[in-house]
Amino acid sequence: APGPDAVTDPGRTAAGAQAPAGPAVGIVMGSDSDWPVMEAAAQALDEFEISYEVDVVSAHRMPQEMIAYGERAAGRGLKAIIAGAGGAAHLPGMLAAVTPLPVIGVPVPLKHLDGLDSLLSIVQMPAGVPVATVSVGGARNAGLLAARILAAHDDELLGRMQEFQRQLNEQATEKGRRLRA
Ligand code: RP5
Repeated sequence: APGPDAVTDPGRTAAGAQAPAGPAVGIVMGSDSDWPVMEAAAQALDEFEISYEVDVVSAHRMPQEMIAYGERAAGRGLKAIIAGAGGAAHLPGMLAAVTPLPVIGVPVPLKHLDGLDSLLSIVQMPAGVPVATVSVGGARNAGLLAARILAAHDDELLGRMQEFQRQLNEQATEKGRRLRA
């Protein structure tokens, strides 16, 4: 998977085939120090062969660029944004304020407060400006949620999500089987 300061090639997919003009999902974070957590979102998108870009877009250290990113996202063809940040985590909410796209917020846990600060900063959005907030450190679910958003308009992807869910069920069932044995 690519690092956070290298935007992936537009249209890149794990399969490399049938790539749209630009990436479908933008994964952004406040700092490259968020990448070890945010990487799981990219991994989930890779598993579903969904194209994405990765970048550092800091709400506090580069506010103008952050607003520009949000304002241009839909026009560039992105369908969803996954935004992760820690501490005073204003990035997801501020992006949601300037884009009509769905924004999924990932609270990144830092050294102090165990990510509760990040969670509360992201989840308590005012009415009218939604951010779909996943659990603290829940970047994998952010990637899976982005996949579901795309699957709502893509029957082939929807089928793969159903197969993924079938496998989850199988794995959980097997765990029970092993415990009972
Ligand atoms: C936040 O500050 C970032 O999202 C990151 O979680 C945190 C610390 O950033 P660094 O000081 O590691 O760059 O804005």
